[in-house]
Amino acid sequence: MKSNVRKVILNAFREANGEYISGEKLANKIGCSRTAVWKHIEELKKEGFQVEAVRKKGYLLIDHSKKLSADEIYLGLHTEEIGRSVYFYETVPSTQKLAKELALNGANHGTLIVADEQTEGRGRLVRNWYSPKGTGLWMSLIIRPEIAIQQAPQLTLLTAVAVVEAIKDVAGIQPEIKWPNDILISGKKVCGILTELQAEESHIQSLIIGIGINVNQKQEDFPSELQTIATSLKIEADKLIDRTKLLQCFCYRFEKLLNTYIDNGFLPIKQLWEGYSCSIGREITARTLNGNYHGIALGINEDGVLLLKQQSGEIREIYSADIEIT
Ligand code: BT5
Repeated sequence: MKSNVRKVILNAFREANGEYISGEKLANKIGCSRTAVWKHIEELKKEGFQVEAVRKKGYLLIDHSKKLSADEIYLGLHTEEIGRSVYFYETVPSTQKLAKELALNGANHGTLIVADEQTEGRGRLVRNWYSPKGTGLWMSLIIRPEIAIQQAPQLTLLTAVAVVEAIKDVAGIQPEIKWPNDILISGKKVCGILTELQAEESHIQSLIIGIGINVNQKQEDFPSELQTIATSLKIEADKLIDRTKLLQCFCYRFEKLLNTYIDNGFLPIKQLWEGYSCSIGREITARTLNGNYHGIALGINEDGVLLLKQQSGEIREIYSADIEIT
């Protein structure tokens, strides 16, 4: 089925909101015959959409598989731009790599690349990101904000706030943020964020935001090196979490925050971020490529840079580091 026809049908089911929609109405929307509509519906059924067909009433979407797929994601998406164009893969080396290629080829602002499994998932500094099949959300979002290059770290912080809010909405637990890109629950990492940018001179062409969320893993599913440092939403909330819903909720939260950011600047995002942060006011060690620095984390500045007050009283700006709370 052509993807635009599918979108028309899914949109019609969204609008019908649990009511029957007539075959004639669908045929008019698509611009095809009622027999062709029936064929399209049969294809959707094969993919796990349960559609009831009743004479004189039309079609009713009773249930759907909730398996992660582009159609499932689209069906419950309440955004204008974020995730409206979505690519889904069963398995890929890394969604980040794919997103970069798509962005170079002109992919729209808001394009989302999602995979059920990554075989070469990456963290920062070419570290590995463990992304097993069927249990997590592994995705990369392409955005094209009109901002200066030095503002890019603000978008990592904005993304972290969106992830926290989506987890709160869907799993009912409140994680904490460890600067700059870790989302923790009970001190263990449940999500990592990797922001990369494509720029020409001082102009950002696209930001590629990679997000990995451990959703339904059991503790024993993690490899031994992650046993003591990683957790999943299922472990913490003690229930299976619907990955599609979490993803849709993330897109919604992200779009709202991005609109706030564009209209009102970074300050409201900074305030939300500080409210969720677990490192502010704490004694930390920042491990950077230029050495380790120890002190009190005072907060973040207007660019999202971490301010560290060292024992000497000197305040050091930390642009990129791994943070250890001591
Ligand atoms: C990150 O790096 O936390 C960024 C992770 C971004 C992953 C997403 S998934 C979709 C997109 N496609 C990709 O290929 N990547 C992005 P960093 O701060 O460098 O943390 C990496 C470290 O986290 C590793 O060295 C491990 O110690 C740990 N780690 C690896 N896999 C993990 C997992 N599933 N859960 C928790 N911790 C993990």
